Amino acid sequence: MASNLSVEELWKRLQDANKSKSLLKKHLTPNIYNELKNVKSKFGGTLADCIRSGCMNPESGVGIYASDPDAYTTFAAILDPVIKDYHKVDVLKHPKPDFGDINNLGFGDLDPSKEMIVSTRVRVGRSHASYGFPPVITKQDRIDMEKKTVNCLSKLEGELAGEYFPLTGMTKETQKKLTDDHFLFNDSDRFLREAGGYNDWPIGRGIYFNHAKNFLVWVNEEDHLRFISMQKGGNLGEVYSRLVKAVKALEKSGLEFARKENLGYLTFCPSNLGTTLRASVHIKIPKLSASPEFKAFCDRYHIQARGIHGEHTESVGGVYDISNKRRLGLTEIQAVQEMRRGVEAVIDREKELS
Ligand code: ADP
Ligand code: CIR
Repeated sequence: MASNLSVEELWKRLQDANKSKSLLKKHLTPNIYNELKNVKSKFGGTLADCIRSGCMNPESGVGIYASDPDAYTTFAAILDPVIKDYHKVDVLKHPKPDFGDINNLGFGDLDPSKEMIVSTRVRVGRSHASYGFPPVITKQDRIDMEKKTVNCLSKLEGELAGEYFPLTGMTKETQKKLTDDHFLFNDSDRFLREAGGYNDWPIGRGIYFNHAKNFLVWVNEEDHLRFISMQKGGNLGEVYSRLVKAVKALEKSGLEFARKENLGYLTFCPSNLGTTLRASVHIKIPKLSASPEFKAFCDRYHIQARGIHGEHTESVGGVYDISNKRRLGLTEIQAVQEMRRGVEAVIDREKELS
């Protein structure tokens, strides 16, 4: 459960957190705090809803979530500077979606020798336009969203056809196995918990698999929807093409997604706005990851390194999750190309160091 501290108490905690390096701490000035502390979004979201996680967890990197799609307008005075800082842009603008020509991508397997890349995954997030995000939604809202989503997923055909498995009623053993195999999410992220992400857990949550288990949909994890394509090995071309086909099919299935002209698709966390796309590989890089140049190397290529059980986890055996860091201000195909260039550079450097 999230704490129920008032906005004044949360603000005090943030002010006392002298060592915090979060973007919230950096950008929430007394003036902006005073301007926003009594304001409400169209969905009833408050400043407290947005900053609770970052104030209770001063070691956050970002420290702020949007209470709902309208928060990006109502609380723009704090969200805009955080978004610019995270995505490294001076002006908030975002191009129209462009997934490129999947019949002519110009890339396929990033590791034909099969020595380094364990698996490849590409995901996007989507939000139902008419619902708020975790701090402001009810148990019934989640159940309604789940119903709406499952109805549309049941229209998927061909290689995308599959089955939905609600978390309610799923055995602990099945959940653990699916999580260990990197398919399923759990309720262990304390940043998300404090933002209300696990309220009424596990009601209204679940996972959809196609029959080949290489296309999945997460329902009501951090975002209302996450579409995921993944498979063993390094064939980014196959993984990305499948994701694009799924997004296009789901756009036609009757779901309406939250968007904003200058921010692209809207998500709970401002780090995911825009394309919402994260393309990643699990890759064995024991030499590069142990070298002092690793962080600067990743920064140079706009890539991010995570542990192999997701964000805020550790690496195991020199295997890292390497993905594109930027999602806003570039198109989907540009985001994937950025990740591809980064992964190719990582492979070359690892070989040089070996
Ligand atoms: P996201 O923000 O994309 O949802 P997380 O870092 O929370 O990502 O990770 C979600 C899950 O996806 C974790 O179980 C993680 O291990 C898994 N995952 C991410 N990238 C890959 C990959 N390339 N191969 C296999 N599993 C992956
Ligand atoms: C933080 O600020 O560190 C957390 N709130 C996570 C930020 C980005 N990750 C995410 O949305 N999953």
